[in-house]
Amino acid sequence: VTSTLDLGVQGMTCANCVGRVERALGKVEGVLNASVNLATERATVTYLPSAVSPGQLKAAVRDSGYEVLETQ
Ligand code: 9UX
Repeated sequence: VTSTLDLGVQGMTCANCVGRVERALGKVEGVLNASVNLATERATVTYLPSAVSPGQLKAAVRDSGYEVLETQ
């Protein structure tokens, strides 16, 4: 079973920021894919809910230096 989380991410100003957030999410155990869109300021994360929680994913974004705006 997989889930998808869509997060607003604030504070990304260049393409390298996108890479930072994607790597931060991608290294979390249970994350299958993380795709960040600079233009829309959104991150889409596919993950195993048995291994990681939405709160942990949001924390990973914050720990990488960016702000989480909203959760869907
Ligand atoms: Mo670009 Mo983002 O130099 O934190 S990596 S602004």
